Amino acid sequence: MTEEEQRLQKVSPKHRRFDLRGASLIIITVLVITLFTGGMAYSVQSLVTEAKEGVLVDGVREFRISVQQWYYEPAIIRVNPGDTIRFVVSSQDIRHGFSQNELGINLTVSPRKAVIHAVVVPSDMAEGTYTLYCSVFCGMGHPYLRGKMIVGAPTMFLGVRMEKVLPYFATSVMVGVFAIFIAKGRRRVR
Ligand SMILES: [Cu+2]
Repeated sequence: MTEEEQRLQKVSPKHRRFDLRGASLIIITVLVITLFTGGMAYSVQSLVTEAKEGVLVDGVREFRISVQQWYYEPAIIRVNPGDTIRFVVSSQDIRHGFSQNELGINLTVSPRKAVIHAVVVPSDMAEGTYTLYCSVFCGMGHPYLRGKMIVGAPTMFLGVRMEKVLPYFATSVMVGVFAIFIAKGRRRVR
């Protein structure tokens, strides 16, 4: 090995520090994008789908929910605190679950047999968005078999529901992050 090659093989401390910074920047970017893309996908669900209010049957708010690999239909429902609600859940393919932690619901739904479950939404339940999820492993998409239960009319910001604004906010942050990287990159080239 010539002296020149040996010199080239040695990485100067300055260069090493730069690589570490570069790597952490990439990791942070990937994390931020992954988080926001996931958040956006979740929020967009509410943008394209209106929450279903159910049908009032003798004063009971009834939701007929069909489940299959890997979604609930409807996936977003709206209830009011104090409502008596009834779920009629049926599976279109294999065994699935239908769970809601705050209301203590954990149903197993077998194909061709609807499960009926009634529950009272506590009148002091905080307004907001709660998660419906599958509790029975049902294949690859099992973790994504989720729905939302909106209680009341959750947080409004300047008269707009937060869930409607969130995707735009996430996009702005992402554009901002890219702008910072472009600006920094340009400065480094000079
Ligand atoms: Cu499942």
